[in-house]
Amino acid sequence: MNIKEIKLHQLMMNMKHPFTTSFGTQQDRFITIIEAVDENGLSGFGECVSGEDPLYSEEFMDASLIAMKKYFAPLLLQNEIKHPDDVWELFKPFKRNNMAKAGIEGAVWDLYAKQHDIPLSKLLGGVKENVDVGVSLGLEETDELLLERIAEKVDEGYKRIKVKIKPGRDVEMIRTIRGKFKDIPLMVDANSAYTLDDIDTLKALDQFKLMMIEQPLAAGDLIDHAKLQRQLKTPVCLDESIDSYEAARGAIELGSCRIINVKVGRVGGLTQSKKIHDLAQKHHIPLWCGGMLEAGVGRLHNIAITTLGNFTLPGDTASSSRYWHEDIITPEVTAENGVVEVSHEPGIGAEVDFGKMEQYLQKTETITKEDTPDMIFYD
Ligand code: OSB
Ligand code: MG
Repeated sequence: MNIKEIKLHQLMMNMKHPFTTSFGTQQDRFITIIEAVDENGLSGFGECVSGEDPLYSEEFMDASLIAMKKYFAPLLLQNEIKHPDDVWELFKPFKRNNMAKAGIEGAVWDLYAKQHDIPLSKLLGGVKENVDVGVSLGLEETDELLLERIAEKVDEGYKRIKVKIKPGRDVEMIRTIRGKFKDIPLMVDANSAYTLDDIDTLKALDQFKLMMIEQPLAAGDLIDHAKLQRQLKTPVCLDESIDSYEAARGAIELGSCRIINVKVGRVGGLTQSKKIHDLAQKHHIPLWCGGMLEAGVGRLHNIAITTLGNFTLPGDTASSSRYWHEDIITPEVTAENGVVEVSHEPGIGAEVDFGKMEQYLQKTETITKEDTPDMIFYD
């Protein structure tokens, strides 16, 4: 693919509103945009979605930046690859660091699609011209504030509402929401805040006709989720526990969930996302694409993977304006009545706008072919 250099654009983006989950509150988003440049000066873009601190998963941006600079970018520049699917194999000796791997792989996918003048969605085997999206709402100080946010998002036409829960902010809060919004497609996300000791609370959620309960138990767990799913009517959806193709296989075999949230970064990139898609399809497990508070580049990658046929549930890839005063792409992602039109332009389908990106840019580091992988044991 003739990749000449990799640029790591490190951005600090201020979010419109703080976003609170069971693991903490976030106001600023530290994002890395990866740019892969070929010999002809064509650029592909990916986004590394690691959090600033290792709270959602073990990955965090400072570590991902080291992993990209020290291993993954030099490896890619030292080894000629023919297709983006080769990236996963190239990086495979290096364990995990999925979000770092996926960020670089994403840039390669976009570049390859542009080199071949086709939309990324088509390159991935996508079949949809538009995708349904929902919205994820963080915890609020009071139920009244949350009800206001829900009303606003229902009015905007989102296809489903997801609310965050945590111990003490669960059954009664959902009862209040259901009291006011009797029929909206509603789901909850616990971000691994419960254990099987909370089974009564989790069972009490069965009465609210929720589409699913996302990641109630520990990140990485499959066994207890299988026990829980057997006792719940509401489908369990796994997020944090599906951190690889093998984890998806385990979850399906054990019956740990009935729905999977695919996050491209968490599973190690688009190649792994496709593999999980095909496996889940074979086993009649519906999918949706989760979000990681992405800027436009990550948002467009998410939309591209959502065009695959088994992504049958609305994802978290809301409009750019959900989080950002101004996104870094032109045009921005816009959902109209909960539907995002998929671009027909080559690659991710929008331009990275360096003028807009400037306001958030902290620094750009460039890795070239002269930078050999900095490691001791590898030949
Ligand atoms: O659990 O899905 C999650 C954001 C950051 C980390 C984890 C999660 C989330 C969200 C928001 O729920 C998804 C989004 O709108 O990007
Ligand atoms: Mg989640």
